[in-house]
Amino acid sequence: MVSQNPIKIEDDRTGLEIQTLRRAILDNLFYIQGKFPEIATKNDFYLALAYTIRDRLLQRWLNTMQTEIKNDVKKVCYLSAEFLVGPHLENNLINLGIAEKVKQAVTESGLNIKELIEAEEEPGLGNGGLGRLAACYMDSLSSLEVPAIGYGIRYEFGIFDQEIKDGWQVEITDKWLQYGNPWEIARPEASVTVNFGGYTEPYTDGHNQFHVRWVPGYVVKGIPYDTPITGYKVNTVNTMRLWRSEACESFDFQRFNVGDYYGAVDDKVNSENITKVLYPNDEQIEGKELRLRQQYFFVSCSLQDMIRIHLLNNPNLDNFHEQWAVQLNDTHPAVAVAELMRLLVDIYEYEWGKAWNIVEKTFAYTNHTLLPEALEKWPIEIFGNLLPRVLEVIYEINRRFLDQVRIKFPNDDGKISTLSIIDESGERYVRMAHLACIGSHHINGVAELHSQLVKDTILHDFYLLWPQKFTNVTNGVTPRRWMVQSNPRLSKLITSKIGDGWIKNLQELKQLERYAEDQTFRQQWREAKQFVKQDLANYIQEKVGITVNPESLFDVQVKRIHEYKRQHLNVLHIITLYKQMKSNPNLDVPPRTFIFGGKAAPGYFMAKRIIKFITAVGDVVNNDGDIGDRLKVIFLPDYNVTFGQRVYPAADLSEQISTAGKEASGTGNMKFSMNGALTIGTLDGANVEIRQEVGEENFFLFGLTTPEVLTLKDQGYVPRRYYHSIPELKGVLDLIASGFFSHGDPELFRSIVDNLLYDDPYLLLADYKSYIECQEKVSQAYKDQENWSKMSILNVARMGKFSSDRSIQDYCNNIWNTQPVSIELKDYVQKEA
Ligand code: OX2
Repeated sequence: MVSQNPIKIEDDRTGLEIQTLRRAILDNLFYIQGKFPEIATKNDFYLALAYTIRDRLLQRWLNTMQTEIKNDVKKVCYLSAEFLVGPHLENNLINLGIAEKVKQAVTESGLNIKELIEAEEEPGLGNGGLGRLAACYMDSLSSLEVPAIGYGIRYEFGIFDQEIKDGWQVEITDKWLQYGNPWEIARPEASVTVNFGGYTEPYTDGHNQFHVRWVPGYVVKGIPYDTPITGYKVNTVNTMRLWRSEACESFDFQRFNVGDYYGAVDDKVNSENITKVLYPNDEQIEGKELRLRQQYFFVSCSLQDMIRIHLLNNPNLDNFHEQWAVQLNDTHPAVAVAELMRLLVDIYEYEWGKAWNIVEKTFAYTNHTLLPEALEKWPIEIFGNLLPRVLEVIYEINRRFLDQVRIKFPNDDGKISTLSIIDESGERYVRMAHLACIGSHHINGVAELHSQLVKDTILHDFYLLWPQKFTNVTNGVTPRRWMVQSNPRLSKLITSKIGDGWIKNLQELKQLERYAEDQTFRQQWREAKQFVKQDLANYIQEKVGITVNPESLFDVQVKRIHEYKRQHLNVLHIITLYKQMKSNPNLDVPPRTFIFGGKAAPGYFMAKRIIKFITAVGDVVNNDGDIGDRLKVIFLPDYNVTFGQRVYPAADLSEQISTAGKEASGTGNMKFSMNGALTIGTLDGANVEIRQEVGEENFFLFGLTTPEVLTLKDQGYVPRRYYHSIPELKGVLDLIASGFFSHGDPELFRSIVDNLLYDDPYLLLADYKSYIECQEKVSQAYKDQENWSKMSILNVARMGKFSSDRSIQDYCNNIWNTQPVSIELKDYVQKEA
């Protein structure tokens, strides 16, 4: 099969002329979907268009893969249990620089590009910030031309779809794959197998060498599915490789033959369960064995894959760490440290010390939270039964590590027990963060404050041991998706003044500063904001049937529902305002629309109750004739990436109100600010750095600082004191407790009120007064639209630091030691046979 006809970058199939594009859409509809336009559904057209775009990035993708495999380049592997990439189509159009042409071709075909873009079901393969960060990083890695693979899990069911029924969250299974996924290509030829269960046994080889063999109870197959990750206007297209589990043999024929049909398919079902569903907990571990199986499964698949690729060009694994920089996105993939040791020692017969040297130089670990309920630990029993050989390897890593600890801290048993991988304070556990720290050359937090707290608190003893390992990389978000794609109006306005260099180098936004003084520009700025606000108002009308005033102040809090994020503090402010308006109908404050969005973990009682609390307060306020449109409270169901793209551009005020010291970084805070919202926030996570950058006069600060929080708790925090000493606060809590927002039922929100009065672990009552006063400043400031616009422009102008390009550059320089590689585009010519 030799053809002299090259596959060109642009040819009859992949050209960018309008006619070629139109023909390609029709071809794909016909040959892939098997449909004529007359009977095609919107999804059919979407798929036809998606395949058309995929064809136009395949040359770049294949060239990138080839260059990376052939050349001796160091590759970044981002190991993450979550990738919340969001819809691909429009993002790829922008990155490939073909959005205008494709729009024209689609329009001339009698189709609506906006509708087709909106037909895409987003892959919800993550819970929140951690998964979305991984996606922003993949975008930046490609845009900066850094060779990279994102390794993860291809969940059949991603994060649940949220519906609101009678004010409560209802979870619906996310069937994102049901109408097909045009962006992935299965690579069954690169499948690997993964062991589970069974036992280990020693043996001696022909050279009298001692080894251990793992005799598994069962073996599962991992099949990779590749998705292209385009970079912005570069040829690099990196790969996100997600693993799906499958049984090695579909049927156990022995059982089948004796008539046990159900028993025979058991194995198949069990194996396929591994990648069936994403655990919907954000920062709350669920100590289920299946979760550990997921983690080990994708980690083992990924490491075997790296080794396979490595051995294509290298005689052995001696230089593995020079070719691969593997980042552990939190502790979910931390078992990789032990698994790479196992592979090197058991399979490739490396001597322990030599293997450990490779391992230590390969991994780096990012910590994303200090919350104790999120720190992963596995009961020894579960771990040992599922992964007997891996546990032995962990014991040996620990034994050698503790010997080091004894040298550094002689006669200090305290240090042994705080540092050991095994927690022996009660039931015995494997502490995954300890394994990650010991096996990594760098450990980073995700914002300055957070990285400092990591050193001061949860990993303090590791910091004493290895101060040089610790560093910070402040999170960032991609301006391609979060500005260019989601806010085209504002982006065009910016570009009209300073050119489009900012899209690749966000620091160029600085040039906007001088336009803050330009009255005409401020007017245009407001018009851009007003346009998207109107758009969101229409969307709200359509989704929840509530009319909101598009001129009102859009006050937005969208993120996972969690007590530490304090959505209920926001509600306390709403009730305060409501009471003020009721008792003083002439109260001179700008009308506000409060917009909430976010999912609660299905098993998180308080979070679910907070959703009901928001909707219940909304029901009262929204239907109070005295209030009219001066106050509206909207809970928009099913917050996800797609909805985020709609809401960030429309916000006037960004609520970043977590208890100081609890939010590691936050990334929504950056997206709001980049789109011209002002922030009301505590000194927590990246808020601290955002405020530093935009200037304190352009940021609404309130609340206790982290040291003040600690001191208050140390002294014995008594929330009731605030209740008794702040009449306004007392009035609000009493109103809730009376059943005013629950049709007279005092029970419905008793758990919330009692929690605040008698425990209040997140110090809402301590921060209440400061928050309310700060909100009054916001209201005052909003009345001066000229000055508000000025502040808004300055916020955007000073957001350069928070591009994920900067974060990735930091990782490359300080942790990975990797270089960009530019990809040359070549026509593909088949070689003579
Ligand atoms: C989140 C953190 O809560 C958030 O502050 C941070 O911005 C994000 O990760 C990305 O770094 N699960 N989700 C997080 O941490 C964990 C664990």
